[in-house]
Amino acid sequence: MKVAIVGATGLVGNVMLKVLEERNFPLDELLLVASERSVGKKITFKGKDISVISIPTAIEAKPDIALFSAGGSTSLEWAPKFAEVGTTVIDNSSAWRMDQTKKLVVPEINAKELTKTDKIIANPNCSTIQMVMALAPLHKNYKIKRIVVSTYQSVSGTGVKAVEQMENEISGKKGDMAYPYPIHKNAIPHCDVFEDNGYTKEEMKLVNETQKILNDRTIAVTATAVRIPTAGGHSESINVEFQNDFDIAEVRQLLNATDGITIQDNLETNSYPMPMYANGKDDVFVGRLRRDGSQPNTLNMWVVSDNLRKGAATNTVQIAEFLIDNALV
Ligand code: A2P
Ligand code: 11C
Repeated sequence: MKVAIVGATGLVGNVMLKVLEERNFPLDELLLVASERSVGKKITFKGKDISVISIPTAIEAKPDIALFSAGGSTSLEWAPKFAEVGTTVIDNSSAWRMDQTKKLVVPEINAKELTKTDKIIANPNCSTIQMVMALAPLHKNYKIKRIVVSTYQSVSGTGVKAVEQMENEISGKKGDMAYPYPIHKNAIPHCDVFEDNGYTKEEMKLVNETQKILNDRTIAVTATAVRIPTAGGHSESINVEFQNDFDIAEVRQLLNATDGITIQDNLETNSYPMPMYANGKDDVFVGRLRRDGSQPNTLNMWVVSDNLRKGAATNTVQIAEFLIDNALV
């Protein structure tokens, strides 16, 4: 396989490299691509230095697969050009997610829908991926009616500038601000930009992407997304109402049997998911499972995952693996 990483110098691109290496992804050639500013820069992969190239040079090389994490506008402009030369693009930006002609894929849930003709495949938003991972097996059994979700999101979701802002604030150094307010010792109820309806774009991703991935527009979702001073992963408090009643022991069994989910839920040993411990791991961690006593058929859960891993790089690489395993590229 000839694979390109577009955005190889970025936070997610960097984790993609790690994930490809760890999973021993079948690579004949790896093209590392970034903006003109970075062309010629060396990046080490499996002990070998690889020079960063530009997007047009990468297109000339006609890779089989391009993993994109270089922002929405880069993706809108260049993904179709890769597709034209026969490359299958897996895009981590929000550019194509709600396009009706593009599939929005979490491999454990809906990769089976992919075909050879899908040349641009969208990777969902990090906070959506971890939520649907925990909810898909329950939706199958009990049918979700409504989700109320509040997120506690890591600064790594915003990018390098935000990680630096937090580090500078902790060490007392002056520097650029990625957020309109300090993040250290704070919680900012503002992830991504505000929309006309008073919600943020991040909150609306949780609504729209969830319905698309679970293939059910009847699921009602309302979200509040909050940035908190953590670096390891995103956390979510999820309140989910089902049409049918459930049994907590069965919920645990269903989640336990799901690939990519780890249950951490033992109150006697203070076992519950936390971003500090999800950091660097590929799984989605689920805990604090309990019935909502205020209304029927409703469950509360706490879900944590490394937003750069399953929320971005790992999910993208898993889609690529699915395409290869099923001879779709
Ligand atoms: P570069 O480092 O050359 O700017 P992050 O989201 O962590 O900031 O990373 C964004 C990634 O997308 C980087 O690798 C960045 O490259 C890349 N990128 C940004 N704009 C472009 C562009 N116009 N063409 C190609 N790559 C781009
Ligand atoms: C965050 N979820 O944590 C965002 C980062 O739509 O792919 C990823 C934005 C996106 O702020």
